[in-house]
Formats: sequence, structure tokens, C-alpha cells
Amino acid sequence: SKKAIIFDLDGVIVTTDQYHYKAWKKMADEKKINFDKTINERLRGVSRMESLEIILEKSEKKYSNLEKVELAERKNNYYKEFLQCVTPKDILPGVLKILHGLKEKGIKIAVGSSSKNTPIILERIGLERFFDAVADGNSIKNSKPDPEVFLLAAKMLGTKPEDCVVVEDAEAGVEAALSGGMKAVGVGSATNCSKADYKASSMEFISIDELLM
Ligand code: G16
Ligand code: MG
Repeated sequence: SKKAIIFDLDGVIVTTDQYHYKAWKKMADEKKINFDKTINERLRGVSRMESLEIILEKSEKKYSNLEKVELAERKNNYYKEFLQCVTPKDILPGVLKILHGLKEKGIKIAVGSSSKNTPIILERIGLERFFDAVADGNSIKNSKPDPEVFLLAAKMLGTKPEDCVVVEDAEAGVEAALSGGMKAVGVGSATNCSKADYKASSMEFISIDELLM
């Protein structure tokens, strides 16, 4: 069958990955929890509550489930404040050119994101009606590295997993694509990840032919 391309959202289509970091950092500083950019790299593609568990790993204080929910909500509220400033200018370089090129060729495109904020973000950047399918954190049980979100996107597109190519900035996302039987392109942060089938520092440097490998 014809190939389809599934794009991760945060860090691939839009620069919201930096707002995730700023929101976690604000919450952590207020609560005197140690958090830095090295820890942040491990949160890419990982769900909100699993991200919090990673942040609290080294903490001496033990947090109840209720306290954890409150910390995650506090972060999400900050994150949503940052999202109010997101506009189409936050779409990453090269993305619109690739998306339009794929559309022109009649190739199906989907979003596969762990984020529950996906609908708000797509609306903010004006792409909410652009994708043939959107699979996100609201419709899955297991977040990346589990392949669930990408398998759901493939199903919504009516494309077999082996005909899907996933574009990811997260190690967890590259692993999810590969374990779902898909090809993986690593961009941005994921260029440090050895497992991707193809790597580029930015979408600017990828051609449609390379995506359709
Ligand atoms: C994104 C981010 C993660 C974030 C997750 C959940 O995944 O990369 O850092 O923790 O979504 O986001 P939210 O708290 O908005 O539900 P992706 O898959 O878009 O990179
Ligand atoms: Mg990402």
C-alpha cells in the first residue's frame, strides 16, 4: 500500500518542547525539587505522570499519589499559560514545506503525540484541520516507548504499520516506532539516538524522497 508519514508533535512540528521544560522547571523550583536540562532530555515523548516520576526519582521526600497529581497539574497549568503565546511562528523550520509537499503527492499524514494538549497546540498553530489523523495522549493507555499511539495513527489512516514512517525527536519515540514495525526518522535531539533508520538535525534538511525511504 501507499506510504504514510506520522509526525510527533512537541519538538518535531512545533517548539513546545521548550515550554514543557520551562513549566517543569518553574514547578520544580517552587517545590525545591532538583531538575535540569539533562533530566529534561529523558522526558521527551514520555507522558505527564511518567515524566513526574522521572523528576522525583532522586528526591528524598516521598510524595503521595494526591501530591503527585497536584504537582503534575501545577506544571500543566504553567504549560497551558505558555501555550497561549504559541502561534504559527513556533512551527519548526522546514515543517510546512514538507507537509505541503506530502499533501501535493497525496501522501497521508498524521500526528502521533503523547500529549493531552495536542488539540490546543494544533489549533494555536493553525494546523488542526491539516492532518488526515490525529492520535494523541487523550486516546491511548500506554505512552512512548510503547507503540500504541503510532499504531492508532496507522489504523486511523488505514495504512499498514510497515508502510508508515515516523518522525521523532525522542529516543522513546524512535523506540516506539521501531517496536510498532515502522521506520523511524530521528530529528533534533533524536540525532544522538543510534537506532533511527535516518537522522537529520532539523526537518529543513530532509527531502520528501528521504522521508519516503
Ligand atoms: C510530549 C512531550 C513530553 C510530554 C508529553 C505529555 O510528547 O514530548 O515531554 O510529557 O507530550 O504532554 P502533556 O502533559 O501535554 O499531556 P510528544 O509525543 O508530542 O513529543
Ligand atoms: Mg517529541
